[in-house]
Amino acid sequence: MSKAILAVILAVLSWFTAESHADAEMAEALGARAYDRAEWPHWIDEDRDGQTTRQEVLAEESIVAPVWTPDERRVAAGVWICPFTGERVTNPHELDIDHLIPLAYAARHGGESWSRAQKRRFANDLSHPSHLVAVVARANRAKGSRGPASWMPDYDRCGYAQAWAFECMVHAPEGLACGLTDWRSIGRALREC
Ligand SMILES: [Ca+2]
Repeated sequence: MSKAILAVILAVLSWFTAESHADAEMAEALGARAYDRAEWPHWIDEDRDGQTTRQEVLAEESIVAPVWTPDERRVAAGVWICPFTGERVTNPHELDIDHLIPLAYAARHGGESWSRAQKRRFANDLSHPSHLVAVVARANRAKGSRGPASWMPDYDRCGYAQAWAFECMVHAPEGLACGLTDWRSIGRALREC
């Protein structure tokens, strides 16, 4: 990331953390309602090509052309570099598809009031590559539904913080308000880039 872009993100961040304090705290308070995973249908086949969102992400993020099963519905092999650990993976069964902003986190920070269609769109959004990431299952499970204030990967924190900053800003107009403590952690990580 260029220094100019980083400076813009940091400027927006300092404005955002100041201005959105009340909103974010309110979102935290409103988000006390239980998160219901069934309300957020994921790994659907939006474009009806026979490949679920999971398979589409695996294919998109493999750094070599993926090998498909004969029915072309599932990725059988590829090469992935886990953005959370730096590990090289060739077996897709070792990978989870992580919602960078976890669904339960989104629910707690404004998403709970979305319609089912909005939740479904968020859960399967392929429009920018930082939204859904193929990561080793262990890393995804360690992260759980935590934001950057309580969990960040040991590997490439800078990239992780940049991705969170981007995702929080992109989804803010939809009513997602990332938590203030998370924004602070993102800011700290970005300053070390
Ligand atoms: Ca599809």
